[in-house]
Amino acid sequence: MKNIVIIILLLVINYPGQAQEGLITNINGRESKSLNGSWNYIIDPYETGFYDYRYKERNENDGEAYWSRPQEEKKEDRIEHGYEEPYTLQVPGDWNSQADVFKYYEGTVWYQRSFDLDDLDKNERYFLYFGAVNYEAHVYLNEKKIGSHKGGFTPFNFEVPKELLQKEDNFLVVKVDNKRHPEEIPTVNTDWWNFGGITRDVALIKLPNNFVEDYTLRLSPDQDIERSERKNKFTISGSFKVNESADSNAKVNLEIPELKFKKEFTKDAISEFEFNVKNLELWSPENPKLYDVKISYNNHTISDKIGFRKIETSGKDILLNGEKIFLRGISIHEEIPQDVRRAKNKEDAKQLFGYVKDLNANMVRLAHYPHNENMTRLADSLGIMVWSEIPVYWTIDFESEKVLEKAKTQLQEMITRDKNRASVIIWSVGNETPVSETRTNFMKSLIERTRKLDNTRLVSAALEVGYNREKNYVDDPLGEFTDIVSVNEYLGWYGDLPHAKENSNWEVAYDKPLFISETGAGAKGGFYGEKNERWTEEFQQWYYEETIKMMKRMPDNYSGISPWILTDFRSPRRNHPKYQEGWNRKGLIDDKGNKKKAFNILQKYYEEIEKNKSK
Ligand code: GCB
Repeated sequence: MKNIVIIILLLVINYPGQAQEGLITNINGRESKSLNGSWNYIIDPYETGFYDYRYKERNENDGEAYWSRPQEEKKEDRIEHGYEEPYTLQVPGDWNSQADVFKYYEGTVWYQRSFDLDDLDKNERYFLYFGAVNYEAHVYLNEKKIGSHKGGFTPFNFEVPKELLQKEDNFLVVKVDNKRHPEEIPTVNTDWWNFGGITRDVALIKLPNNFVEDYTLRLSPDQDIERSERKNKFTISGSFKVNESADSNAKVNLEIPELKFKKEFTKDAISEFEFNVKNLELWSPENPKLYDVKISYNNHTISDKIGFRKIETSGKDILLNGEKIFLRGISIHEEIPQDVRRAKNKEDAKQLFGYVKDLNANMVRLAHYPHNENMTRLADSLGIMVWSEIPVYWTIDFESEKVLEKAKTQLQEMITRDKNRASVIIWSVGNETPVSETRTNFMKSLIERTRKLDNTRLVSAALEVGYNREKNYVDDPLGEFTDIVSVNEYLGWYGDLPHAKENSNWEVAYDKPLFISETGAGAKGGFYGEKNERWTEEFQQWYYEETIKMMKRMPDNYSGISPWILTDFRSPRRNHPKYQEGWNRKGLIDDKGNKKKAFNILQKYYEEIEKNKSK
């Protein structure tokens, strides 16, 4: 068994694009040691710590490699790297916002910290967990490589070989590289800032030899949910994924105290099970009911809070728990504009969802990549529905099998982390990908993979609208394969002025729910003037007024909208020296946290919809 673990570890090291085996979920519901805080760093644009002067990868024992401990024992020793004050960065956090030298930096930074263990127990297993590192991470402990990972927005973990851990002064180094590449996901071209660094939490998890690595608990998808059955009898289905390094006859215990449910599952019953519960309250935006759940195995207990609900489509409608819903959404980037940085913790999530609530929204599109787990956790407890997406954005390399594999890896990591979040109702496999047969096959393959991994949610992708005819046509062939047809529309901003919306009609080639995944216009907060002057708040207000009028004339499959975007966000593509200065200005809230006029327009529209339950 030990050999198998080593083989898996080697596979992970050699093929960073491959889906990792054994992602441990719900870290905060387990005992772990946080490795957040102050880390030392070296900026290494030439990757000197990784390649020697012949540009050959350094071997593991090379004392000049930056994963090695810089030890000056004698005065004549030549050491050319080191980890010392004042060169420190806070983890979690992007590096760009932490020192001027990082503002535009794209390349390698080495992070280092040391840690002690209060109770190093060689009978236990230890895993290093990273919530996300953008984009490529190589992890070394005590001068040995323990793994690498690609993908800037999803979690990963590596088992630490026991012989490597010490009680004191463990020397942990992470090489982080955020250089953009044509064959990566996202590719070189995006409309958002390429924030680099260890952007999410880091932890050391101590686990027994055999433990529950992951689990799924949800309302069984194939039961009919009638209104009258509310608070009644439902079937829950699920599975436990046990990670074993030795034989065990232990049983997995599942307890949901509020439902008076307690059961022991033997090994042969854990990969798929079902049970009935009574008096279950379903999760919904009006009643975001979550149940405390305890899973115990081998003296290790995991606590979670899980909501149960059903999301589906029926003809032209989206149904939540059997009832038609309209998605009053808003798109969000993972940024706190006032601090010009990535959002990273609970406080940040509270701030962003505070705006969302204020807007009377019931849904968020977390664009264009999986956001940190605090976001989906808070959405669960606030009753906000979530669209979660992988960064298959614009023109990635659709010809490449390897790129497809990388997209599938990110998809799997996103779904594995968040599949127990009731709030997540839509998995999106990409945004504004250009129509071609190769693209459609690529995306279709992602949709199929999504359904295989999780058949209890809707699958979509943000498509484009064809404006150049009498009508606005939605006929991207990918629409045939998604559960809801989603489109980004910018009539009146890109091309023409908002009055173009007055006479515009829509035709959708698919008899499915239609979702407007983006619409928006730029305005510089605090800049006022005539409505037909670009960048004024009045222009943006006008755009929203016309958009809402147009939405009222939409075909009857119109099922929701998530305008672009909640707040201004950083983008290297936005270079007007007066109005943009590196910001995409389509936020309803500006970079100081002030609401623009259009915020109130959307807020009222949503209030009306909520009251009248119409569009
Ligand atoms: C889009 C993209 C989004 C951009 C936005 C814009 O269609 O999906 O990522 O930021 O337009 O502002 O142009």
